[in-house]
Amino acid sequence: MDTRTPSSLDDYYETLKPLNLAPLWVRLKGLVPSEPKPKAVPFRWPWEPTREALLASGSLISAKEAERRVLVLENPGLPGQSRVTDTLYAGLQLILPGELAPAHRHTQSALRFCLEGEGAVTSVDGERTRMHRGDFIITPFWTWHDHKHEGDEPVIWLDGLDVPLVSAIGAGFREEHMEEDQEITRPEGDALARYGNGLLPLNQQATHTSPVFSYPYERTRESLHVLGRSGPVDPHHGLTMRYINPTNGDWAIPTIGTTMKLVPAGFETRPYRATSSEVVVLLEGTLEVAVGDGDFERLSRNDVFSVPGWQTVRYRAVGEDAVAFCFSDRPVHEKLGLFREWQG
Ligand code: 1HN
Repeated sequence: MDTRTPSSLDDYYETLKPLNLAPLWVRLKGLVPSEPKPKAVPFRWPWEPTREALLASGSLISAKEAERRVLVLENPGLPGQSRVTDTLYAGLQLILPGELAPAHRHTQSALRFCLEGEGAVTSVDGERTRMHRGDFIITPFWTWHDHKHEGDEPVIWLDGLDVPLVSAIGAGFREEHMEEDQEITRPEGDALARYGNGLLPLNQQATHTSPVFSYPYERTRESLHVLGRSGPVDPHHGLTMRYINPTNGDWAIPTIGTTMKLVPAGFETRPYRATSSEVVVLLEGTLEVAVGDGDFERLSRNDVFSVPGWQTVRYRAVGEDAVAFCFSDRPVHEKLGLFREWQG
């Protein structure tokens, strides 16, 4: 027998390490699980203590010093990784009167969902938009964006980004603008009038991200409440409407699926699961959510909840109609042909 042949598998594995080799037979089932096993756990960030913690940062660091004054919503199943689910990033951002969060751009796509306060303005590639509670605003990848506050009360919004996805494919770049405050080249409302009114410029080409970069809640709410009265209501999703890119009918952001969900008072959705993971923030009413075998957990106004992939989820609205904004990685699953769902 060759004296260099290890006498046990464990000894053999030791010989592989310096050669940068590993036995697939040890790894195979972990690499290719029988079904998705997300590391993230279902979790709720309750608004009041989270808001308090965010406001406390306001007297300690400015928006300019921080670049972005944000508390990252870090899933307890993924400590230290700045992930709200296995594939998504979320944070809550605070901007105070008179502050400016300077212009930069990056290859990660971002969304803002406004929760509290009036007077903040975000500018995206030459156009400003004022931010109001319930508005959904997009910063498409590689577009200059800065935020400023022209009002007199703290403003807080939820940020959602595809940071973990862009990291996974090694496509992350960032650049700071030469000016803190980018030049404005189009009047406020231009994008909504041009692309968001059931019209498109003749010969408009398809774009990766919706050119409607600001979707006012006023309009979204009108659709939901009209449809909520007339139905039908989907047994698994309630009344869920997706934000679209009008140039191609795709999701508004190519990597992040954004929806607004209305669950009518007293309605309980049937169990549902999908490979995509999702973040939910409650805008109106009271919504209860149950994940897997867990009990229903109550979401109050502005609470944020993470739903990991491939977990069975059920919603019910108590008292009055509940409205929640949701964002997920579903477009990526779909584009790769890997989206799977199960309806109970
Ligand atoms: C970012 O650019 C913003 O522009 C917020 O407000 C959060 C998290 C990770 C990477 C970039 C913003 C971010 C971010």
